[in-house]
Parts: sequence; structure tokens; C-alpha cells
Amino acid sequence: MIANLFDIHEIMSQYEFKGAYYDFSTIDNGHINNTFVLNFDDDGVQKQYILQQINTNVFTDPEALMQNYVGVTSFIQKKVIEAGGNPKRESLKVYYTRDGKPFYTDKGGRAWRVINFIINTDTYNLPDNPDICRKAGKAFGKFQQMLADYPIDSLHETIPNFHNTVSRFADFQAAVKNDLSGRAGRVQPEIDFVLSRKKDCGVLLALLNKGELPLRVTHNDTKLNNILFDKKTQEGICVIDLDTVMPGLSLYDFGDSLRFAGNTAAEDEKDLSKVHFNMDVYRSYTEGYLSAAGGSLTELEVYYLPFSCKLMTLECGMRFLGDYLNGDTYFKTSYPDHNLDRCRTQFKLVEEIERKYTDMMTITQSIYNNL
Ligand code: ADP
Ligand code: GN1
Ligand code: MG
Repeated sequence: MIANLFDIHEIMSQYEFKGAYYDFSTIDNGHINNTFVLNFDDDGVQKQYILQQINTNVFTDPEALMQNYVGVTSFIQKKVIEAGGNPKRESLKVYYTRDGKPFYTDKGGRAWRVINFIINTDTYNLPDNPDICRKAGKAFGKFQQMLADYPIDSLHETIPNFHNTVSRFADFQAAVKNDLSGRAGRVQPEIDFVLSRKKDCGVLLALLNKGELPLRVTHNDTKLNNILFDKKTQEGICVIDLDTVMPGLSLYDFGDSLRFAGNTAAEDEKDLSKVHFNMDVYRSYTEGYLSAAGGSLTELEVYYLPFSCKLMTLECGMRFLGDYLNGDTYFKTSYPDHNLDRCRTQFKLVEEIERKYTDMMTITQSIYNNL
């Protein structure tokens, strides 16, 4: 546990909260930041806030990160209001410190932010059913639409080359070569799996560099648990985890979503016989996504949707394996082979996507043609 009670009180003294603080709880489903819910009693009414410790090993410039975060959240808030929505449920809001800052650096050098807690929502770590996936597709498609006219040049690159799969591949090769953990000898088949797919890594980047794919404002971390679903309607009402909103390809967001939601098992499932790429989820997610964003995508973007699923899954698996070889310094892990288990599920999915590729192309085109 990184935050202890003393830290919490030091941090809380920097903010003007409503009500009397009584305790906090931890939310444990992200791999990067540390997230807490702060509970207050405001004259008998329970009030909550989200407190997050920004992982400054990963996001080395929290100032720049929070400039993006404030810019994007206030932009979305305006869009929600214009559309007649409820900004308290459909957008995030950053609370400022008493001295007017969007985050607080504590005595130990840790960076913290406070945002609104959106009540009565669910998050999913495994897609419950295809309907949830359709709604997830719609939510990320809508998110992309809302940010279509965001001033892209004002965004800082919070993690340079985040989805540059060519540089991710080079990082992976360096991890194999350096073998800081001394584990490379145990995972040669997994290493070979990545090395044999080098060619795939440059495909989207080459199209971007030739100007054939448009650069857009993208989320870049479109895991299912980065959407809050309304408990009653089960609609995806708010996209969260905005640390990686940066210029990128729509295909990064689409592929990364299906990497996670298309898996029939958990991202770290040890029993690979449970891990499959779910074509019902692929269909529903694509229907939802294209219903919200299809009108603004180019034909080439649509053509590459199935490929993006393969590429983003390969990239993520390569990052998990690279981290395993580096000694587990990036992703939070709960046991020694956690990153290895994670990479194996990703590679199993890549193989299945390769086998199901033609069907994925057919499904995508038919949904697109019927829009
Ligand atoms: P990480 O970067 O570690 O993934 P997230 O921002 O995704 O952190 O938050 C982790 C989890 O906390 C989410 O999956 C969600 O369950 C919950 N959460 C985050 N922000 C909110 C919020 N504003 N309201 C309600 N729950 C939230
Ligand atoms: C991390 O923070 P979280 O858990 O939403 C990671 C993503 C990976 C994902 C794999 C900033 O996402 O890129 O795809 O784990 N985020 C960052 O589950 O590296
Ligand atoms: Mg998250």
C-alpha cells in the first residue's frame, strides 16, 4: 500500500472538501495509478471523491499530464452540457488545491489529483454480455467524436511513442538483449512469437507517415474498465482514465478495446484453454463503435479495424513480456510470473485473431455497409 493514513490527511488538508471525512477505500483494477475513494459525511449525506496517485515513473511530467487532463475534461464537460446531458455523471471534473493547482505533490514527492466520484456506476473487467460490448463500442466511438475538434496541437505527449509499435518492438529487442531479470532463457517460445511478427509492427505507422491514416485525438487506453456504465440503464456514460489522451490513430483505440473486451477470459488467465477471441463481442463492439463514429472514419480506417485488434494485442503482449524481462518495473504485478501470464493470454488471442481474420473483415464490412 502506497498511501497510508498520514499521507491521506496531508493530501486532504490541501483541498476544500464538503463534509466530514471518515474513511477511504482502494480500487484495485488498474495497472498504473493508485486509486482511492474518499468518503465524507455531509450532514447525513454521503459524499465521495476519487483520489488518485499519478504514477510518476510512468508519467514523468505530471504538470504536462494535468494540463491535458484539465483541458480534455473541461472540453468534454462543455460538450455534454451542449448536448443536454448531465455533466456530473457524464464527465470528469478536476478539483483544485487550496492554492489553485490541479494536483498536489506531497512531502514524499508523490503526485495526487482529486476528481469527482461518479456514483451508481459499474465497471467491467470481463465483458458480461455482447450488449455491454455494443455499449462500450458506442461509448468509445462517442468519446472520439466529442474530441474530434479538440485543439490537437495543444496536447502534450504524456508518454512519447506510446503506441509506436516500431519503437515498442525496438524496446522489446533491447529487453531481450539486456535480460535484466535473467529470465530470457525460460521464455524463448514467447520471444520468438514476437520476433516472427516484426513485419506487422510497422504497418499502421507507415500509413500514418504517408498521410493515408489521419492523426486524431485518441484515448489510447481503451480498456473496458475505463468506461463507467450507469447501474440502471447500463449505458456507458463516462470514459475515464484520461492520462494517455494524445494524438493517435482511431485504430489504436479500436484495437486496444477488443484486445481486452474480446477476450473470453481475464487478461491474466493462467488456463489458456479458457482464452479465446470472442467473435460475438467483436461484432457487437464494432456495431456500437461504428454507429457512433463510423460516419467520420475513412474507408482505410475501417479496412484496418481487424488488423488493429491483432496489432494492439501483439503490442500489449510484447510490453508485458518486455516488462517481465526487465524485472517487472512498469506494470503493477501481484506475483512473480504475473506479466508472463498476461503476455501468454495476449499471444493466444493474436493467434486466434490471425485465424479468424477473414471472418472479422467480412463482419466489419457488412456492418459498415449497412450504416
Ligand atoms: P488506472 O490508470 O490505474 O487504470 P483508473 O482511472 O482507470 O486508473 O481508475 C481505476 C478504477 O477506479 C476504474 O476502473 C473505476 O472502477 C474506478 N474509477 C476511476 N475514476 C472513477 C470516477 N470518477 N468515478 C467512479 N469510479 C471511478
Ligand atoms: C495499463 O492503467 P491501465 O490499467 O488502464 C496501460 C495500458 C495497457 C494496460 C494493459 C499508461 O492500463 O497501456 O494496455 O495496462 N497503461 C499505461 O492492461 O501504460
Ligand atoms: Mg484504468
